Amino acid sequence: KKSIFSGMQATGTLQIGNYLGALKNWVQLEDEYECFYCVVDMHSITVRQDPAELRKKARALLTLYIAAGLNPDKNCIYYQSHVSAHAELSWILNCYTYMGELNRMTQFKDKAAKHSENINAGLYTYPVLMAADILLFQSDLVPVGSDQKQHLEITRDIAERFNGIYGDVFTIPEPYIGKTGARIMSLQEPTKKMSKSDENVNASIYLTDDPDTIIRKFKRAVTDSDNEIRYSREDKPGISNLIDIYGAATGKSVAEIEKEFNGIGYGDFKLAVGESVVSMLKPIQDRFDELSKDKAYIDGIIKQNAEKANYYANKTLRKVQKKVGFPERI
Ligand code: AQP
Repeated sequence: KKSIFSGMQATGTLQIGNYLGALKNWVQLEDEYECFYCVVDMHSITVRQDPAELRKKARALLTLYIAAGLNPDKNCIYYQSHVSAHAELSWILNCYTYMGELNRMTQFKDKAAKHSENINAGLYTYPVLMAADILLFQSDLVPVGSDQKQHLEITRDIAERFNGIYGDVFTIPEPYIGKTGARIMSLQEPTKKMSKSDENVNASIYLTDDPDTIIRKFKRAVTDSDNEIRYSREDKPGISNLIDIYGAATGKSVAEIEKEFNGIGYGDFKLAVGESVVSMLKPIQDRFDELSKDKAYIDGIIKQNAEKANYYANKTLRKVQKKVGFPERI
């Protein structure tokens, strides 16, 4: 069976971009692949976090994976910090990654600009830890949103470099970017991607937002001053983003949506988009509330899946340690 790895940071409550760009696609892959889905709490501390909050968010995120439809018997759902091989492989790969490569990473530049008070080495080597995450599981496919494409490319470069020196150690992973929802934009600044850590709460629709909040946020979404529901990312980024969201929530194509809303005003369109998102999220929210009450069930998943992830990850790590010349364990 081919393998899949992906993960999300526990840096906030998931927003619909995370769901439509990544999580929703994950759910469709569980029968065909051996899947590993991680809550990347080690990546999360590249930005300062309140410890109690981080713990809470990490648990909520893991629960949300299941609520969104991932079957924990078929998918290995675990915390990155419970599998120390992530850190160990990351160190080794640091020694096979050039600073010049890391300097080109746009996410680092964006995050460094946003967190200028704390440009730490972890933020800089973030892509190396991500490469370790992916390569540990010999992943064939990595389902992510299109914003992660550059990180996938550096992962492939590092893996190819390593294989070039030591032989076929790592599987070279391919990105898997879904057709719809690959890049959902902020509702307030539609030229910027939607982010779970955006300070403006009106910019993102969180998976836990109640129906009134969702409708209100869509009503306030920034659009443009003409009144045509037409798709053009360049001229009409706000409306195009709403068309993308509506399309992802309903399965309708851009052409169908343009036809459906021909001659209809922005207000009514925004309401329709809001309602489609409310219906999309309702079953996930109900399941999330149910699961959150079942502590023993979630604890069991955390324990069992960490064991499974450790088993697979350590297999790769031992191979790599041997290749680079670390002494054998006696
Ligand atoms: N706006 C988006 N549209 C489509 N996909 C998106 N993803 C993130 N934002 C969008 C995808 O969601 C996954 C989560 O990745 P992450 O948690 O590691 O961090 P991120 O990409 O940095 O996501 P955020 O929401 O923007 O988090 P913060 O605010 O903490 O930086 C990835 O697969 C990503 O592609």
